[in-house]
Amino acid sequence: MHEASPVVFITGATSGIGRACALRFAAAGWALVLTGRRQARLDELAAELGDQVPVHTAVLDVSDPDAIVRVTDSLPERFATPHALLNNAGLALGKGPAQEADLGDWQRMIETNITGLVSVTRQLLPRLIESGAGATVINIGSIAGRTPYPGGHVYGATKAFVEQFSYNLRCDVSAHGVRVTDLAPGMTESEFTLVRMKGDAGVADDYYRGTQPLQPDDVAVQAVQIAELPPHVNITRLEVAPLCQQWAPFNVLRD
Ligand code: NDP
Ligand code: 8X3
Repeated sequence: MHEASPVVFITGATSGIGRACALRFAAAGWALVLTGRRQARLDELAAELGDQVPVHTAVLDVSDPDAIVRVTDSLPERFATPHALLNNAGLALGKGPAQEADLGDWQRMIETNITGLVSVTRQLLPRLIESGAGATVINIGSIAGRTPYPGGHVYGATKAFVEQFSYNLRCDVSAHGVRVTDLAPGMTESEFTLVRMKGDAGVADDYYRGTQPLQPDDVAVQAVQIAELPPHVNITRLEVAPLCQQWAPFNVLRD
């Protein structure tokens, strides 16, 4: 097992759920590898948490395969063998109908939420196996991966991929002691909607008005719990939604 505290590698640690996970894993004593595209945010996190636990930061765009190899291959020894991987980096772009969507937006969601996630996973899997029983891959999926809604098109489909990839991955690595979880949140207040609406803060504010959405910390608490369960316990999928977010009945089109 671990002589020192275990290491968690987090993608998209600069905001929202990823940032909250950095704080929660730090509070639980984990050493942190924090990645994201925004260097200044990573520096702030390192300054905030560096006195508490060992922290390594690296600028990483998960849609850049060369960067994934460069960042993971240059991890300092203390951080080189993570015991948990939190595949959190992701985004939605646009909420209009599919027939009006920007194909570039669709490609970016696929490159980030699917290609980025599988690339980071493939790169770190041997090290997770090496780190021993109880290693965990937590993939941040979404309720949108199962529940269709207008404007959900490619975003929801990327999260459906995350769910099935998580299950298939588990088939291969569980014999090596590695657990895999699809952690699927519902509506969570973060920069997610601002990004989806391309910086239109009015739409983002309206989306959350009059609701009590999940806060990123509500999800982070679950992530730490999943990673700290006894090694023989694997939560395969955990869906967490705010009480205010309900399913809708079928919408029947009539003449
Ligand atoms: P935020 O926009 O607040 O955070 C997204 C994070 O992903 C940021 O840290 C961003 O960092 C990072 N990111 C985006 N693109 C890339 C990229 N190409 N490479 C590396 N990092 C990237 O949103 P959330 O915290 O809400 O989203 C986190 C995850 O949770 C996503 O996978 C999202 O799909 C999922 N989710 C969100 C829900 C919600 O309602 N908010 C509900 C269900 C799931 P940076 O810009 O610095 O690179
Ligand atoms: C995002 C959740 O409900 O906004 O993954 O689509 S939702």
